[in-house]
Amino acid sequence: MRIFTTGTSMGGSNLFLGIDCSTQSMKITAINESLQIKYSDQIEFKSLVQYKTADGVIRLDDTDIVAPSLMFVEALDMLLTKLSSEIDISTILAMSASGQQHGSVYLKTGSSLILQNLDSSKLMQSQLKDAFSIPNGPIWMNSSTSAQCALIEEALGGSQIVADLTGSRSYERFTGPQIARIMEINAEGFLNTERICLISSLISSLFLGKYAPIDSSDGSGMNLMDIKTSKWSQPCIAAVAKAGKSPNNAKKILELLGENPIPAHECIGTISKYFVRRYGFHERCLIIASSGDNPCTLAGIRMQKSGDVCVSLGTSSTVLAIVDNPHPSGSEGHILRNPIDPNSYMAMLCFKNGALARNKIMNDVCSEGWDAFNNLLSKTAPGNGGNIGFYYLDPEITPRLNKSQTLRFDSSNRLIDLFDSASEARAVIESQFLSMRVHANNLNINVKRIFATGGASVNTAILQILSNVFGCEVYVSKSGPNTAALGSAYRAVHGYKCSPKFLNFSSIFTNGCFETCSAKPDVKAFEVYSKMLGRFSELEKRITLGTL
Ligand code: XUL
Repeated sequence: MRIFTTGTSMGGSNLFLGIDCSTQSMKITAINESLQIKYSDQIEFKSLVQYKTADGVIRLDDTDIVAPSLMFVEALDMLLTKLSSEIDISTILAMSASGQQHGSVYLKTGSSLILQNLDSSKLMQSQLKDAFSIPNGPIWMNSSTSAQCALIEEALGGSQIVADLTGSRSYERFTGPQIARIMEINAEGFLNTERICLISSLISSLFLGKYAPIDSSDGSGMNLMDIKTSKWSQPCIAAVAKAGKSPNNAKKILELLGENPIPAHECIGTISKYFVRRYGFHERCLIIASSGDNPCTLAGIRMQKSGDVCVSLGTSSTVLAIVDNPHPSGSEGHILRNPIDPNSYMAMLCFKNGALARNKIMNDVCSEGWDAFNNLLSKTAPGNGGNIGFYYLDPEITPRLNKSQTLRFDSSNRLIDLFDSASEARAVIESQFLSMRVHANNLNINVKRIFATGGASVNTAILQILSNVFGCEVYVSKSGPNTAALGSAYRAVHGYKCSPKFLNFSSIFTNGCFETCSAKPDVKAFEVYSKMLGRFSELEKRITLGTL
C-alpha cells in the first residue's frame, strides 16, 4: 500500500522520515509537522529473490535462522529511489529507523572507509556487496545458542544475576550469546570483523556514512549492556568471550561494539554526502538514533501511561508496557530502556509463534482466507468447550521451549490428535492470548486497556477474543498497523525537537493515537477465560518441563 498526497496539499511543509527494517519487509513512512502520514511504501524481502530467503529469513536448521545483511541495503536503495521520484526529499528535516531487534550485522575490516566514501553515482548495494564478514547475520528467530546462554549465566552467577545486570536472563536470540557462538564456529569471520551493528544501527550507519552508536533501548536486547547505566557491561563481555572459548577476545568484542549506547532520542549527526548528492536530501537533515522495532512501536502508539499495554500482533507477538520501577525476572520477560523517556523503562514479553502459528492454522482449517476463519470462530463459544491447543511450530521464546511441537487437549486434559476445524481455529487464538495473560501476570504487568497493532490487529474477531481474555477494551490506531515505521518517524520528530535540549515526548504527542475502540469485553466470556487460566498455565508448564 502506498499513500501519497501530491501537489499543493503537501503544502511545502517539512517532513520527517521513519524506516522499519522488519523480518519480512522494509517499510518507509514520511509524516509532516502536524504528524499526518504523507507517504508510505514498503518492499517485501521475498520479492528480492536473489537472496533466496523464505519471507526474509534463511533457515539453516530448526534453530539457526539468519538473514542476508546486504538484502537490507538493497531494500533501502530501492525504497529511496522510489521516494526521491515522488516527494521533495529536501524537505525532510530528520529521519530515524527501526530494526527487528537482536539481529546483528558483522562488517568487515575496511568497511568504514567504504561507508565514508560511497560513490553517489552507484547504488549502495553494489558498493557494500563484500562489506560483511558474516554475510548472513543471526536474527531474532535464531535459537541456536542454548549452550552459550548456559555458559554465560554460569560465568556471571545465574540467570537472576544476568537479568539484574542486563534486564533479561540470557536469551538465545540476544546478541551476546550469538557473538559467543560465532566466535566459536566462525573464528575467521569474527577476526575479520571491524564492527558489530544491530540491524537498527546498520541503517543509521548507512545514513551517517560512518558507524553509528547503538541506542540504549535496542541495546537492552543484547545481554551486553548494563540496564541501569546504559553502558557496555565489562563482566557480560568477559562472560561472552569465555562462552565463545576465547577469553582473550573480551577487548576485541568491546571494540567491535563501539562507543557506549546512547538514548534513542539523541541526534547522531547530519546525513552523509552520498544521500545529498544521489537523492537530494538537505545537507542539514538530522539523523536521530535508530532503535528496535518494539521500542519504536511503543513510540508509534504514543504509549506514556502505566496501565496502557500494547499487544503487537506482527510476525512475533509482543506485549509492551511502561514501568517506572523495573524488576527484571531471571526466568522470563525483558526490561528495556524506554526509547522516549530516558528515566523510565519498558517491560516486554515476546512470543515467537505469533503470525507463524496463526497463518499456518488458518491455511489448515480453511483455504478461503481470514473471513472464512472468522466465520469458523463464530461457530464456537468462548472457552472452546474446554479444548486447549498449544501451537509451537518453532521453538518458543515465551514460555521457553527448545523444540517444535503441537499439542491438543480435550476438556478432560486428554491428549488428542485433531480438533474439528472450528475448534482448531478458536484454539490457536485463545491459546496465544491466554499465554499472554499468564505471562503478563507473572511480570506484574497491570493491563487496564490494550492498544493492538501489527498485521493481525486489522481482524476485529481476533481483537474481540483478546478483549474477552484480558477483560479490557482494545483500541487500534487509525494510522494502520505499521506502527514501528510510524514510531521511528515520531522519534525523528522527537529527536529533532530534543536537539539540543531534551523535551518530554508528551509535550509533542498526546497520549495514545487510538481513537477507535475496536472491542469491548464480554463479562461472561471474561469469566470463562479467568476460570480457564489455572488449567492453561498448568498444561503449559507441564509441556515446557516435559512432564506430560
Ligand atoms: C523481541 C523480538 C521480536 C523481534 C521481531 O524481543 O525478538 O519481537 O523484535 O522483529
